[in-house]
Amino acid sequence: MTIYRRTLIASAGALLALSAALPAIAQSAPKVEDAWARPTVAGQAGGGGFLKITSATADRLVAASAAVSKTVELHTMQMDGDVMRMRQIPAIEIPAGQTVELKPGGLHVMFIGLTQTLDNGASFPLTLRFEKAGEVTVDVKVKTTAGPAPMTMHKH
Ligand SMILES: [Cu+2]
Repeated sequence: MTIYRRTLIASAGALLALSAALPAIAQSAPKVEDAWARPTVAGQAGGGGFLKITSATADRLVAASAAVSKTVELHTMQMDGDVMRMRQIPAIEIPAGQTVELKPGGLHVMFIGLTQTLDNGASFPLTLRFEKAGEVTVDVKVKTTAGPAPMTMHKH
């Protein structure tokens, strides 16, 4: 009987520990899917990266970094008169439970100062830094797409 009771107490303790850990797990794991970038040619200074982010709790993407470029900026695209222009933004809001899509013609990460070409079929790690959840590293696939026309390079 004593042994049985001990087992019960141990199980209750394990359950408590598990339930205490659950909110932390939900908070710290935004789901990042379909990360990809367009291939670049030798000498090309920058390139765009695209992905989908879903977080159970509201968070903000505040920075990104990758070994393939000197810096990675967060960009949006906006109409400036008749011209679509890219603009650097300080953060990308990730509302709770909604998928935020970084895609051609909209929000994207920008690899600035590429130190290597992005070759079709290759992949490279990209580290995203979230305000609350911290860092999440994903693999970015380099591929061509039948989507909208490639974004034109821009001066910052
Ligand atoms: Cu850009």
